[in-house]
Amino acid sequence: MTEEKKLQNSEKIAGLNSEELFSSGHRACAGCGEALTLRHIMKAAGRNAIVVAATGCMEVVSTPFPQTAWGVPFIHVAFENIAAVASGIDSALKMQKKRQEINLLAIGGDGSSFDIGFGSLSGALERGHKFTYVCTDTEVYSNTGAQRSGATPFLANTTTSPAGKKIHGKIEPKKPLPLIVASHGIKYVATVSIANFFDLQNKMHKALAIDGPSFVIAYCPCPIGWQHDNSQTINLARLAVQTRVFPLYEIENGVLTFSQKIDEPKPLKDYFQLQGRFKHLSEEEIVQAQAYVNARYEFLLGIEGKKSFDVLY
Ligand SMILES: Cc1ncc(C[n+]2csc(CCOP(=O)(O)OP(=O)(O)O)c2C)c(N)n1
Ligand code: SF4
Ligand SMILES: [Mg+2]
Repeated sequence: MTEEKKLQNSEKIAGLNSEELFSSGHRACAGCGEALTLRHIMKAAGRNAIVVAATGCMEVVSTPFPQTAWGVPFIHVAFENIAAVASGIDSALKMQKKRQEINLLAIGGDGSSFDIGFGSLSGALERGHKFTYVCTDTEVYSNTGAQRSGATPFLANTTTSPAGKKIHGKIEPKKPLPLIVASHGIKYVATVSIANFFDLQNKMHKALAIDGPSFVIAYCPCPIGWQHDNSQTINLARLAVQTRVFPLYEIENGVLTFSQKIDEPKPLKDYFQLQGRFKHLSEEEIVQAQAYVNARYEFLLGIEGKKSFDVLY
């Protein structure tokens, strides 16, 4: 049996969509975590989808005119207005009585979602439009040479938080975007990783079925920005979960549940040592970063199973 045939069969067994709606041949770097994520997100969304996407690596690599990697209608807009454009499409489809037939996706990188487009995202969530927002989080502005964003973790070396004499990487912590989004009182928020492929599929199906806004954030290792070997992308995505750096959870109607509880986390060092962006760190700084990761996880454990955003429901 050819490798291609084996893949088709395994997809049939798993009940997955074998259609490639984000097709190969795009110009993403080898080992790009974002491209893998989009491929699998589109398997969940299917052919009856409309994608609104912000500027960033994924738009640049997938749509060099006159070519496209997208098998569905795709609209490229500015960072600032993806959620606003998705809101308009939602309203138009409702007017045309076609809303139930379409999976509407707004896709933005971390620079777009955490920083530049956050205002329009917040507005669309508050207005309750039916769409699924997917943030592909590379923890840097990858397309313009890896500048720091609100998603960049504490102490990471980027071109605008350089590890040198004055600072030793980013001095601020990562913005807790999924929790900020959940505070808008939306019904579904989830974190996903390409290393946990079936979990990603299931959460996307749930997100798309919500009658209102839903939000999914995907952890996307970027070999260029993170300075890691491109063979390590899936390994790093897995290690991020196993070290508690990127916990997998859902917040449904304001209640957080873990998709995978990490009772015995791997040391942060295992994850850091594969990435050039952390290679400047001293033992003492790794301990500082570890304390920070532990504190965030403890916070999530503290709200687990409780209606933590209940004032909004
Ligand atoms: C308002 C605005 N500011 C800056 C830019 C330049 N720019 C183009 S792509 C990009 C990086 C986007 O980063 P992110 O959203 O994280 O997506 P990634 O490239 O990492 O996938 C930037 C800063 C722009 N196009 N528009
Ligand atoms: S720079 Fe990073 S995010 Fe952009 S295509 Fe390359 S690997 Fe993907
Ligand atoms: Mg990015």
